Amino acid sequence: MNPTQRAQFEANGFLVIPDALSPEELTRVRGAADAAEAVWRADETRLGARGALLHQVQAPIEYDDALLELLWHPVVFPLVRSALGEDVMMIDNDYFITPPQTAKTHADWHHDVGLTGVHHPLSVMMVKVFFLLSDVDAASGGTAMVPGSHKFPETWQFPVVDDPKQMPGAIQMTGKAGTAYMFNGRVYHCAVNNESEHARRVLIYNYGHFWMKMWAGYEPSSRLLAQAAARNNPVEMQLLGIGDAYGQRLS
Ligand SMILES: O=C(O)CCC(=O)C(=O)O
Repeated sequence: MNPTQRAQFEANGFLVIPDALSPEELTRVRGAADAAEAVWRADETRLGARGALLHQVQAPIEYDDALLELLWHPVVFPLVRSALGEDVMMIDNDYFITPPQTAKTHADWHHDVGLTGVHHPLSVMMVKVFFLLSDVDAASGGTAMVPGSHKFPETWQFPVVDDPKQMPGAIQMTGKAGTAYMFNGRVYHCAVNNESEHARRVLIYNYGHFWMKMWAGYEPSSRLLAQAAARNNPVEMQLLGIGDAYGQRLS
């Protein structure tokens, strides 16, 4: 993380990475995401949400290596590693499709993490990365955040708002497809309603520390674990949870 990125991440709790995906990468990743979506739609036993507010292809890393390899993307992952430290591990991953003109948000205001015994204003417990696969403007149902809210006192009471956009101080994450943004999981955030005519498409990769548990339903399959072990790539193995519970670190 360069000094400007570090200052932004520390102050705001988030960082935007414009053009994180090259045009070629975006084409490949979009193709893989489309194929994953088609498989998921055709088989209702596949994990994920199929509601009016959100279509969630759970664990897209299981569908295609192009989606798996985004976990250690050469531009974005070094920033995550720098923010979280050498014991970084994947916690969950999703492909979210927010249908057009949703009546309300699929994710109201919240923090991702609130661990007992952790002083959150001084800690980075989780970092979540979003890769935009569609252009997102203020009407597209994108993420909104309260900048700096990862440092707010733990007892802070945010106002309750009827429409997510009414949260005082909130800003919206907008950008072209191929943009990525990452944020400290303690940042107060939500998705706004998708008022547009278009579905919003994002890939989400959430990271924590190696000693933390992955969310249930996101533990890598034995196929992915065997593939990682065969490739013997230390980053891939650690991100997928292969290693000693305590003391595991990248060098
Ligand atoms: O869909 C979004 O933009 C926000 C999702 C969210 O709140 C989350 O992943 O924690």
